[in-house]
Amino acid sequence: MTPARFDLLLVDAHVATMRADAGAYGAIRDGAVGIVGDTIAWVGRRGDLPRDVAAATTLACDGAWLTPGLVDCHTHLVYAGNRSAEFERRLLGATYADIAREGGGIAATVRATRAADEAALAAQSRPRMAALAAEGVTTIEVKSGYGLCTADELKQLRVARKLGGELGVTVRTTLLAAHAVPPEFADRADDYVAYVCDDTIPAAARAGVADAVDAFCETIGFTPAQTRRVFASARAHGLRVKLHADQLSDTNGGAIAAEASALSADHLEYTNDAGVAAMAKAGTVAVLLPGAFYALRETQVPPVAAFRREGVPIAVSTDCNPGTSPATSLLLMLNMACTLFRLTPEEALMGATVHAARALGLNDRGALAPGLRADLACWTIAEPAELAYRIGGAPPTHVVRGGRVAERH
Ligand code: DI6
Ligand code: FE
Repeated sequence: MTPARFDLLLVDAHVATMRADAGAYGAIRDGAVGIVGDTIAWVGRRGDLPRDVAAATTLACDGAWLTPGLVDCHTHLVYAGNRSAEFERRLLGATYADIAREGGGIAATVRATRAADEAALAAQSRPRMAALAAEGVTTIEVKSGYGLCTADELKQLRVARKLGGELGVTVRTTLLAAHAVPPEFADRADDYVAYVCDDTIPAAARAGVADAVDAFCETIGFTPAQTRRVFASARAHGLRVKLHADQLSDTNGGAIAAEASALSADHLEYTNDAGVAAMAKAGTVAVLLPGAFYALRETQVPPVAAFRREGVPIAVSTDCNPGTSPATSLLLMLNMACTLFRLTPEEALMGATVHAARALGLNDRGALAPGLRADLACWTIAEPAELAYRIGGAPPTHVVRGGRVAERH
């Protein structure tokens, strides 16, 4: 039913609804979107709008395209310092794993993040979140993983939420205490995992600062057995899980994520067929991270054909982090997902909207339809494929967050 009055009505626009049941991009040409409060109330052809409908504010979009607000479903954007010196070393031949073994890499960012108080951490992280927001990203997942002790892990998650409130974007937080073994637990990975399970996860659950739990299952990270222990603790505390899986080697990460009904398994360059099938069965989203693939000069491409064949939803994200993906442009990742992984532009955009929302367990956004949250971006493009076609496209002219036209930051 059409309400008598909208708070905000967007007209003179084409609408990429991203609804699966509505053709390519769920496109509606010459469309309109009506919003009441923070919710979409009407989407359709402008000609089908009732003549007498009123709107407090009408925004004419000059023939632009409206998409759902973008969703960046995998970032580590709250951290201190940067690792440009390691970048220089890698260019001279050192590998990511070499640097990690020598106490650099994640451990270097842990030292800087522990040393920063909340204000300093927020000040250093704010420009990264603001850059994403300026590009039409309205929902951002942020992981911890650079504190590696309960107090500093929770500090990262609090800063992430505070920045979301300040910048007006929805932030979902993920506890990634099982990212690396901290120096206090050197050569005692099992003891650190016990500490994560018995101290950090319960504390995060008590404080209500984590929406999910993640782990880095890898030869230079945690074993499948350790990952399963982290997942069991998460489940005991009512938290859904996600997994950094099969990024550098095949550790059966896809299957391990699926067996825990993970919201997503992420990276997946080395995921085997059984893992893909298990993910399909569990409804686990495959989150592809072309920035990390590119930065590590990886050559093994994730099994996109198998994901398609098995019907695994594919998402695309920045993996914004100081080591393997110092990226703050989700649009650039759309292009890279197409060029490097051979996604179609439509798949890439689904990966940054509807499937990314699903990777966060959010079913109130990611598409444009009545009843969903009114997060939208308005783009000066002739066709939606342009968002992925450009190598880092122009930002949206307008962004609507929760029904309000956003201020520029
Ligand atoms: N995989 C990654 O690509 C990031 N973390 C992870 O588990 C890298 C994090 C870093 O190098 O700081
Ligand atoms: Fe990551």
